[in-house]
Amino acid sequence: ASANIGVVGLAVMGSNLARNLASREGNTVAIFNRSYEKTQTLLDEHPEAGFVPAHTYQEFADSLQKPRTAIIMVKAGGPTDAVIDALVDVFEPGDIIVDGGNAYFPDTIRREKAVRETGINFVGAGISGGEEGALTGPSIMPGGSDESWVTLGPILKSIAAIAEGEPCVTHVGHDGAGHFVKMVHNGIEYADMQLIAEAYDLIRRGTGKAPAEIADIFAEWNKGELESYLIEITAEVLRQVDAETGKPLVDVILDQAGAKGTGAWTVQTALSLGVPVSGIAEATFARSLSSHPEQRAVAASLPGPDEEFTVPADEVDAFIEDVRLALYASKIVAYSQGFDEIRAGAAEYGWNIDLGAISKIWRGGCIIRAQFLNRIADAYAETPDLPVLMTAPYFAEALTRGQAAWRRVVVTAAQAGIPAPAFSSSLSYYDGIRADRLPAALVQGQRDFFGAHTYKRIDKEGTFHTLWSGDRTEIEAEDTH
Ligand code: NBP
Repeated sequence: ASANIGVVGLAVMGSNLARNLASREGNTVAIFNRSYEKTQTLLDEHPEAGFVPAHTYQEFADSLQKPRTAIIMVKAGGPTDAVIDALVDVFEPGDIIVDGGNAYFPDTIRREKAVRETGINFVGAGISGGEEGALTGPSIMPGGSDESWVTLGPILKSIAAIAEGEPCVTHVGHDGAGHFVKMVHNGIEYADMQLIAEAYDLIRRGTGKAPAEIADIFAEWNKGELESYLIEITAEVLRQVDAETGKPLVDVILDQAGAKGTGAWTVQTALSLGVPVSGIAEATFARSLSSHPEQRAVAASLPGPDEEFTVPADEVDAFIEDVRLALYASKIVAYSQGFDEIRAGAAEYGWNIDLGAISKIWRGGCIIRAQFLNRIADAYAETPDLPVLMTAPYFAEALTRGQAAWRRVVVTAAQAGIPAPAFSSSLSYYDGIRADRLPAALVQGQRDFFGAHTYKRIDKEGTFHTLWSGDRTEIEAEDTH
C-alpha cells in the first residue's frame, strides 16, 4: 500500500480533485473509475501527479495505507450508493469513506447511519467551486464524526481554498450537516444570481444602456460593498460579444435558466422547517418561470403598463445608485434567510453549527465568495445566537441607508411592468419581519371560523374559540393550533 488518499470517480470533478490532492506535499493518490478509460486518460495526461491506478475496487483498497481514506466524486444518487456498497465490501473498520458529490442531505444521514454499522466512517462533504475550485482549491463543507475529522481535517485543509490565510474548510457538524450547509450555499447562490439579474434588467430597460456599458457599472460596483465573484463574472458575461453575430452574447443566449435541483432542495427543506427563505424561493421559481416557453408565448398577449418606461436622462445616475442599494439590501435579506435555514436545520437535526465559521469558509473557493462574508462572521462573533442576521449593526445600518432606494426601485419595477420577484419579495420579508402587528391575526380568525382551529389572545393566557355558528360568544378551548 503506497497511497495515503484515494479518489473514486474520475469525471471532471474527481480528476481535478485528484490532481489537487497530488499536487500537495506528502500526498500519494490512488485513483479508480468504474470504466478504466478515464483512469488511463488521467494517467496519460498527468504523469507528474504520480497517481496509483487501480482496475478494481479490491486493487484500490490494497493500494491505500490504513486507515484508508477515499473520496467519492460520482453522480449523486444511485451511483453514489453503488460506490459506497463496493467500498464497504473491500474496506475495514476505522477506514473513512467521503462522499464529495452533491448529495441530498437526508441521503447522507441515511448513508452515514448504514456505513457506521460496519465500523467504517462515512463523511458527507459538500464541495463547492465547480471544476476550477476542485483543481485549485474549493470550499469544503464536511459532516461526519469527530473521529473522521481528525484524519480528514489536515488532508482537506491542504487542498481547500485559502481566504485571508485560513483554509476554506471546517468540520460543519455530524452526519448530513456538511451536505445541508452546501445545499443552503447553493440556494443563496440562486438568490444572489437572480438579484444581480434583476438589477441588470432594471438598468437595461430603464436606461437603455448597452450590456457593455452595464458591465462597466458592475465592474465599478465590484470595487465597493458589493464586491464578489458573482458581480465580477457578471461584468465579464455582459462584456462578451458573440463572434458569430457581433451582438452582445447575453442577447443571443436563450433566456431559459436551467437548474440541477439544489435550489429546489433548499426551498423544500425550508418549507418543512417552516423557515421563510422567500428570496431563494423566488429565485428558484424565476428559473422555472423562464423555462416554460409555451406558457410565455401564450401569456405574451397580456397587457403591461400603458406607458413605456424610461428613466429621464438627468435621473439615470440616481436610478443606478438606487438599484445598487436595492441589490445590496436584498442580498442582505437573502443571506439572512439562508443562515436562518442553517440555524433551523441545526436545531432540527441536532447539529452544532458555528454560523460564523460557515461564513468564513465561503470566503474563498466557492461561487458566493465575497468580502461581505467577513461582515457575517463579525456579526456571529459578536452575537453567536443572533436570531436574525440582518439585525446585526452593520447590516441594520446598510438596510437603513438603502431602504428608501429599495422601495423606490420596487415601486418603479411594478409601475414599469418589469419583473423583480427577488427584489420585491425581499422587501416584503423585511417589512413583514419588522412589523409590529401582522394580519396573521385575521388569518387566525378565519381559521377559527371555518375549522375551529382556535386562537390565542394578546391580553390573557389560554386558548380560545368563538362559537361562530352559534351565538358568537367566546369560549376557552383545547389548543389545536
Ligand atoms: P458526474 O456527476 O457526471 O458523474 C460521472 C462519474 O460517475 C463518472 O466517473 C462515472 O463513471 C461515475 N459513475 C456513474 Br455515472 N455511475 C456509476 C456507478 N454505478 N458506479 C461507479 N461510478 C459511477 O461527474 P462530475 O461532474 O465530475 O461530478 C461529480 C460529483 O460532484 C457529482 O455529485 C456532482 O453533483 C458534484 N459536483 C459537481 C460540480 C460541477 O461543477 N460539475 C460542482 C460541485 C459538485 P464512468 O466513467 O464509468 O461512467
